[in-house]
Amino acid sequence: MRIDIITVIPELLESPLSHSIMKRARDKGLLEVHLHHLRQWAVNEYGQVDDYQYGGGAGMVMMPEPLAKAIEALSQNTQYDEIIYMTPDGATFNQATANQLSMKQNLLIICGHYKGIDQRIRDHFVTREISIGDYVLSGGELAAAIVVDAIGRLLPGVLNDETSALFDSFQDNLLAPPVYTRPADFRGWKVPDILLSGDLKKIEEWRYEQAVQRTTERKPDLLKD
Ligand code: 6GU
Repeated sequence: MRIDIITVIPELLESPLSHSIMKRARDKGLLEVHLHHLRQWAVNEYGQVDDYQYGGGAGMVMMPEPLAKAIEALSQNTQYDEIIYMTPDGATFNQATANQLSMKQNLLIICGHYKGIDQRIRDHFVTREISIGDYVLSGGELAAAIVVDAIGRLLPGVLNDETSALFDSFQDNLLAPPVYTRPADFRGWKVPDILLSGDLKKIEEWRYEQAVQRTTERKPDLLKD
């Protein structure tokens, strides 16, 4: 999969996408991420990409021309399956969306800043708008990093058996069960006996019960569908 990201602060995306599982995905050639600085398409020599909003009001808006040029230039080389705009008024990101997007070939992600981007770009280029939750971030970059991470780890070959996504929280609309490692007794706090029993069938049943109980307590909405 190839993901292109248009941003005014590429630095915010570099580190989150260069370590751990994202690094492995990229090193293995399973995920290609390309960051593009919007200023390359600025309207003048000062690197301007934003301007005051029509109708008045505080805060700058990202101008249509740099974004349109960026999208068109990148689209010359790549046929995008989706052009995604990261925005707090988008559809809330979840595992189902991550699963869907992980099956695409090429994604273009636009990170907004200031008061957001000119509506005409949303109307004429953007195919999907994503929020990561009901709170406001300074820009779309951190949200984009989260979306790319959630998608990237689902690509076939990125995770091995040990890290398999099959047993993640949400993957079957259940939260993950509790997990324990050594020692079996830490400060008198014991690991549940069943996990030490060696009875794989019983352990599987226990984990499933725990997952259902956790989901019922913490995220009952997941059980509805
Ligand atoms: Cl995608 N962008 C911004 N700026 N804030 C957010 C968000 C995105 N998702 C939640 N809050």
